[in-house]
Amino acid sequence: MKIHEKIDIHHILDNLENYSPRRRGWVWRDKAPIDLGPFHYVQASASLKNFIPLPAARHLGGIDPQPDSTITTEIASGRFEDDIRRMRMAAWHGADHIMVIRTAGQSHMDGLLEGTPQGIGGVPITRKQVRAQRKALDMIEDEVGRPINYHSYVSGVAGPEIAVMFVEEGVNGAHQDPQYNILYRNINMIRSFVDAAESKKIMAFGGLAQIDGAHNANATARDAWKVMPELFVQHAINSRMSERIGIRPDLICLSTVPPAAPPSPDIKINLPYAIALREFMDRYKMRAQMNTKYMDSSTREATVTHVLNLLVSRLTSADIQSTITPDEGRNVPWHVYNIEALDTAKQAMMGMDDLLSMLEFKKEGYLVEKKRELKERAILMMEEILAMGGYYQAVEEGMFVDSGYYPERSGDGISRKMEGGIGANTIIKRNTRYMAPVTAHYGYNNIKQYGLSDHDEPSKLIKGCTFEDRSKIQYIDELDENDSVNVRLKENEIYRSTSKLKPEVQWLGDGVVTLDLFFPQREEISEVAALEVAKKMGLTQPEVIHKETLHPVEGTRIQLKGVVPFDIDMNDLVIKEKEEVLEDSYILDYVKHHELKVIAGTGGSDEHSVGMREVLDIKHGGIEKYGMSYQYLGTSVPIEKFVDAAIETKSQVIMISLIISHDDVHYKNMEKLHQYAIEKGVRDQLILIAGGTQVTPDLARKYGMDQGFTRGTKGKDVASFIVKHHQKMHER
Ligand code: Z98
Repeated sequence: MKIHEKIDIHHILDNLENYSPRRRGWVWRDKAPIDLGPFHYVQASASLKNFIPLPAARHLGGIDPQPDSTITTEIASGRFEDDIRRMRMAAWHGADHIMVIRTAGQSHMDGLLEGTPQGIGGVPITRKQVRAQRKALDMIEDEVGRPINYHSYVSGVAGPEIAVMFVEEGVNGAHQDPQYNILYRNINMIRSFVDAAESKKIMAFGGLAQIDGAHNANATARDAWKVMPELFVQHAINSRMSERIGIRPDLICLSTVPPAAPPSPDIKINLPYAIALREFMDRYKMRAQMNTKYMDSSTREATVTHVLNLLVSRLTSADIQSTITPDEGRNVPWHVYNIEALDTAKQAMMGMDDLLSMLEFKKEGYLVEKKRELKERAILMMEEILAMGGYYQAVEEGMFVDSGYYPERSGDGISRKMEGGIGANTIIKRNTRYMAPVTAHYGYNNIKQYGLSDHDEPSKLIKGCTFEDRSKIQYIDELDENDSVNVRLKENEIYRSTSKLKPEVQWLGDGVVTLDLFFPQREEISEVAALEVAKKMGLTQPEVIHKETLHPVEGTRIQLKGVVPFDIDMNDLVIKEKEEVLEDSYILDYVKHHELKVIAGTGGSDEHSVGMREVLDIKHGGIEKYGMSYQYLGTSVPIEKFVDAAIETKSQVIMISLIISHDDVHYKNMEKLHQYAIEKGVRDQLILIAGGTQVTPDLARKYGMDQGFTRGTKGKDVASFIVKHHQKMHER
């Protein structure tokens, strides 16, 4: 894959039936202190080969420090082919854990899906989609120079089948927790634990990292902070089971989400909980995620909560930092929000680098007492569950997701019957002669009857199963010719292979745009008015995605989405070549060794000065910052005076600001300046620069300037031009 070329979905799909993933198993980031630019980072990892740094990095030499924890992004558009482009963008912003949400309802399907149907709120997890995405990620990880973990879900009634497929296809991590099936998907409890045993054994063989489902309790509970004791119990049940089946403790990741969010006293609730959990279960890793319960449609609010969560993550050294997208509360994640969340995590984590070397937790008082209280409540709950006869009885009694703060009970917990739920009565005892010739099979498997010993993998009997011999994998390309990637690619091919372009939020050519509006009215009026504005602007399918009262009658903010009913043709666009700007350090060094003096002012009968000061003064990052000295002549300066002053002060550069453009007076003045410099015999010794809001660089050059600068110009742009041009003059 070439950096300046788009990822080609046709290439990914080509010969996919023969693609083998490069590796199995999870890879943690390398963790080591690193020196980058002028800084030393402690909780860090190596920089990427290709990356997009944070915006402020432009003042810091473009560095892109990476935190030591794995960073997750969750993708859920329903079209795997569009998600692949997002994965590439996410990797450049620092994601090395790509979690693919599956389509609604897949956890209730008792078997594998095939082909590439479109999903709702996620993609149907099929072998073809998984293989295509792993293939793309193999290319992307070469591009960024870091392994990328690919992840989806193994819970649900088809857990073991999915686990096998994941190991075959090089998936590196998965959620697996039988309690999730039981409590949130009403899947029979006995079936769920039997399936979990098989799934975990397979995941252990494949070296997948496992994330559990405890966090769903405080995303579901009425008062999320009250289920804290239960979260310990859920984590304990799943991780102990996993470890006994063979998953390495360093691949058992507890899914921890902060139980509270502002306006509650966030840190006071979330920090003791997080520390207690890590102390209690220190053999395992922590996957920190936001609590979706508190996410509404305000991306601003979600981002602030995310940053507070990141503080807790930094204080408790989370191993995987998930990034729920700030638009989670209003639509399935869009491209930009995945990237925003990744940048938020990177920015906050590196901003809080090495925090713990400056702080110490108090050894007495609130934090210690709260931690102890939580642990005691959790142990009490576990003891009561044991006294009841075990987990199944406890679930029947509604012990989980009760809105009381254990040992208080409200009697509103989720209750499931041992004989009930999806997949009830599907578990039968294995026959004494039962034998399955497969690798990583859990439980009784009478291989001795065929002469194998306990240490042999049963698959030896058939010279290897699909884990050892990929040619035994049954690859099904498509099952539904009307609902497949081929149909979708054909429909939007014009946006792939012609000059047609449309704005997009998640699918190529979806045409979706957002509008941000303020009305000096109450909410009800503003909402309807916004839809009317969208209609008048020609947007189709307008929908309000966020509203916020600024005052009951004085004003409302509305955010709205809609679809543009037209294409842009890239051939009709006039694209200006971007002038390459020199590095700060280069400009500074050059100016140190070459005297560069500037005569500046607003020319003719023009009284504007603000723009000019922006590119001159050190305060605003003007040329002065780079060591260039300037003499400011003021406003309404006669054109001749610029040249005379330059001669007198032996300056090399004239910067003339020309804002008024009536009757093209700005261009006329440029020409006058140029001609006067010729008349005085100094034109070839001077760099003439004109700037102003109505200045077109091409026209400025036509009227005798060496360069013109317009709206949005920064001191650095001008300084860079001066250095480059000065260099050229001296080469001549
Ligand atoms: C997360 N953003 O945790 P369905 N198994 C477990 C889960 O927690 C989940 C699923 C399966 C969140 C996403 N978690 C919520 C333990 C989902 C998903 O039934 O296909 O939705 O399974 O990453």
